[in-house]
Amino acid sequence: MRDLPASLEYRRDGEIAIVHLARVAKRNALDDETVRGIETLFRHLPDDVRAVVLSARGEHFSAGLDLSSLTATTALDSLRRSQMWYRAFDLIQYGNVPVIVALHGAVIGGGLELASAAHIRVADATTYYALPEAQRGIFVGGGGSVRISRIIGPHRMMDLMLTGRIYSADEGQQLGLSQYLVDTGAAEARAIELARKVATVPPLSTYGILHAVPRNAEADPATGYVLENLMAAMAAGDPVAQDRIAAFLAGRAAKVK
Ligand code: 1HE
Repeated sequence: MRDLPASLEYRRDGEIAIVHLARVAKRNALDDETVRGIETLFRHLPDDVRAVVLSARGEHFSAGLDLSSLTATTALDSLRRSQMWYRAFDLIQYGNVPVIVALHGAVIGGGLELASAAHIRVADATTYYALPEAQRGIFVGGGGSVRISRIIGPHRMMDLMLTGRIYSADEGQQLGLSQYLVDTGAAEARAIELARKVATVPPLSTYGILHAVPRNAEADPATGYVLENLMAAMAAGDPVAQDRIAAFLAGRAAKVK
């Protein structure tokens, strides 16, 4: 893909795109160039990409915001920067392609905000999570107070921010920060394995999962039923669904065992 910074690596493996944060010397701290690159990448994902794996080079997934971007910054600079992060991470969360993130080492601050925008998080045993923003005298600015608080609950997020507490990989798994916890060094391989499976879900079902599920979790139930109803009707009427259901009824599709 064109116009990506050196801090982002992109490659294709069939229907899957594999992206690496690659700013190892700075522990994958997210500078403006990298976040702009994430925005470019997800805005211009080729139509035939059916799943994305987001992983990272080096010992740590990400040390969060590159703190050097905050020296001599104004409130307006920070406001604009956050808007860029929102655009980039919204493209991840509300695109048409499931994103599976592979975590290891530090998943800190903006790194956790980035991971929270993905649909599936796979952590290895070295992973740890922290939100040290307030210890540095700043605040989350990559959508964390919206996304992370919905995953772990606002009170846990307040504790992380107020006390500088660190969650281990095990704690993160119990709290839903990861959906999969694997051995040290195994997160990326598991994420790729999952991406291959995810890539087989037809586009209409994927659309419902990525767009209707998170919105219905926040909608009033009556509105949620209408959205679900429309989504279910659209998916069921799709020829792909008709073929797959016929295949099961004819004994030609896998059982759920
Ligand atoms: C950085 C950053 C960074 C490393 N911004 N330069 N995030 C934090 O408060 C976390 C800060 N980082 C750390 O606590 C540690 O670096 C790590 C635990 C992640 C890794 O430790 P270590 O010993 O492997 O590496 P290091 O020696 O600390 O760092 C290597 C280099 O990366 C060093 O630069 P060098 O030029 O001296 O080699 C570090 O300065 C640099 N580095 N992390 C800038 N974050 C949208 S709002 C979100 C707000 C936030 O994310 S706040 C959380 C910020």
